[in-house]
Amino acid sequence: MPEVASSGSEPTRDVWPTKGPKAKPAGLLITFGIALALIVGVGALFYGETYRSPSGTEVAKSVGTATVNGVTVPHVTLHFQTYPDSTGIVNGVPIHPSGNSGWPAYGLTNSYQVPAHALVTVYVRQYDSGGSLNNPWFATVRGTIDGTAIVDGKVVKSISPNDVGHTFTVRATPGTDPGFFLSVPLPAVDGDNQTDNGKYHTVVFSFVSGSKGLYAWNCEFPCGEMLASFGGPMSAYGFMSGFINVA
Ligand SMILES: [Cu+2]
Repeated sequence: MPEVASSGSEPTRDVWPTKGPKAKPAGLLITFGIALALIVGVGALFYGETYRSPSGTEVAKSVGTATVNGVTVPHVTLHFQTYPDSTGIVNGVPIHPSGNSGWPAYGLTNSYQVPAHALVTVYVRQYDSGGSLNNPWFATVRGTIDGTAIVDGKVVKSISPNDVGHTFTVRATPGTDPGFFLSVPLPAVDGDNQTDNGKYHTVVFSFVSGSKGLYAWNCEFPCGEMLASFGGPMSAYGFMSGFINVA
């Protein structure tokens, strides 16, 4: 290890506070008041915009048990879609009632619930067009059983990084399994089509859920607008992001 030399001429921390004007208590109070108002105001703005899907949380369906590494665990399934726009309707209510119907979105909901330490098999219909990832790392299937996914009936470990519609990328949050990570690329279709008569890719994958807690998911394909396509639906909660409640 190289030794770190010190010149010894720098002022110690004790020297610094004596320089510069002293802050006036009244000025400080006003500054603090403005800061507090801003924090509350911005907080209220975000709280008011908290998105909740009209179809609520999709609770994984039990399909029995499975054996993973010699251990018998519950086996459940989830089904969701990725749409090129947000015009989808659930029981007469748009998926995204707040507008921005032109933005791509996961549906019918962005909120999922699975049991802890269960085998979860996910069925996705991907209806959206796409393009190139910023980071080809996300073109590889990660965190699933065998590191594979089944795309249109074919087992794959990765897809082309230049032909991605969205990704389903799940991370642990504080208090959950720190190492949990799952990322599955969803290939793009040529052109946009949201109807069952149109084009879509089916992607099926299985993973073992972690311990109880909330896990965050988001899309890593820049499918938004502005900000290098990471704005709009990529930064507004609920279109390309959500939570998995491991209960
Ligand atoms: Cu996306």
